[in-house]
Amino acid sequence: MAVARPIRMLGAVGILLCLFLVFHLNQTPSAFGGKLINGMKKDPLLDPTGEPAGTFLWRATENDYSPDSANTARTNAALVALVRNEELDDMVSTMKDLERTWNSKFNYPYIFMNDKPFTEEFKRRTQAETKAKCQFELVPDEHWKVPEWINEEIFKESAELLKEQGIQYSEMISYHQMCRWNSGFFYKHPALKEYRWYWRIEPNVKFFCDVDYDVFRYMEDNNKTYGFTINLYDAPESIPNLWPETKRFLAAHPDYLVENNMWEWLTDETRPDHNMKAQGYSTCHFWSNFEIGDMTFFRGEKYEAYFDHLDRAGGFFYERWGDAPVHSIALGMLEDASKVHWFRDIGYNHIPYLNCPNSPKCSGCTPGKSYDGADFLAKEDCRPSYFKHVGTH
Ligand SMILES: Nc1nc2c(ncn2[C@@H]2O[C@H](COP(=O)(O)OP(=O)(O)OP(=O)(O)O)[C@@H](O)[C@H]2O)c(=O)[nH]1
Ligand SMILES: [Mg+2]
Repeated sequence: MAVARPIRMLGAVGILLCLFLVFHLNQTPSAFGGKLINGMKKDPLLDPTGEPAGTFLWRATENDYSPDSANTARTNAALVALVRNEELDDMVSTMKDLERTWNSKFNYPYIFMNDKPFTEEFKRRTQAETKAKCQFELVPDEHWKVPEWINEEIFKESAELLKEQGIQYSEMISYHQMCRWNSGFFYKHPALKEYRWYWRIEPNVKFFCDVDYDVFRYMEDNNKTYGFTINLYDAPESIPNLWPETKRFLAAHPDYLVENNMWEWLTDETRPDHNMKAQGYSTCHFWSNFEIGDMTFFRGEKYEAYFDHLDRAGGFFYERWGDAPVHSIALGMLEDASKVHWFRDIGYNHIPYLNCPNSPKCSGCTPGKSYDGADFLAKEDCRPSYFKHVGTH
């Protein structure tokens, strides 16, 4: 029996629609977008996310957080940004987000750092964004300059090799200086001497969620050392000798490794190619453009010894060691895993990755969407390994 042409067409369209739906469902197992990768069954950010449970939280509605109070409830903490004058617009954009979602309630001071003097315009426009005090500080030359044991010729040759391997900013000496400063010097700045806690911010980052408690007090009251939002794989080509140097350091100080460490996360083999190129390190790290931390950790004997060892090895210049893997490896070896906190409730974006929780307090991002851009970015998410080996706390 012949089937009428319009019916045949309808059938064909129906089959195509079914195929499309099956393909699409297989491609995006997460209900909100953002592919599930590296063995993660369900992104915990899709679960309703509230404030940290079971703990006393300090609120601006119940305590004195006014900017100039002599009896302030603020603890000794500051918002810290290393930033260039040229990044003023982007810095203001970050401040607008952070003030809107959090700091207009708590009024923690900002400390801006720069290797060059800040312009009057920079000072005026940043101060105009907040009731809190802004301080503008020059990085001491001895904290910024390239150390005398670094050979310029070797630096140039190595930078060329790194560039051939696609490592961004490898030829930019200031980028290497910045990574070294963030690894071993920010907490030594005289303007931070009196402070224990810092929240690192960068120009052009976004904050999506209202946070209604004092995050520094949360850290202090709950015995936390370090808070992060995003966990990523690094480019192994930028750190081929970081792990071998780390192992050399540990061999000299075996007692430094804490019992409840994060070794399995540091050495996880979900991406064997990364472990191979990084000589045993998974390359997983806390993305350090966001950090809320206790500088007591970095000022301690163990971290100082680790940083000095790495600094002498030269990898901040001859390779492109970032402060993110350096901080992360140090925390993973030297700090109890229970003292690291995932701030899942702080919606955050530094291009191109996000932390976006499922909460009515958030707007402007899609819950569970961890990257913004091409799909190849999805595989850089290292949270599945972190959740597996360390947890979701
Ligand atoms: N004062 C100063 N700040 C710098 C310098 N290099 C980097 N920074 C700051 O250090 C932080 C990190 O630098 P970025 O260039 O953002 O590095 P990144 O985040 O790895 O790179 P992007 O993905 O391009 O953002 C930012 O807050 C910059 O403003 C520098 O030479 N001088
Ligand atoms: Mg940046």
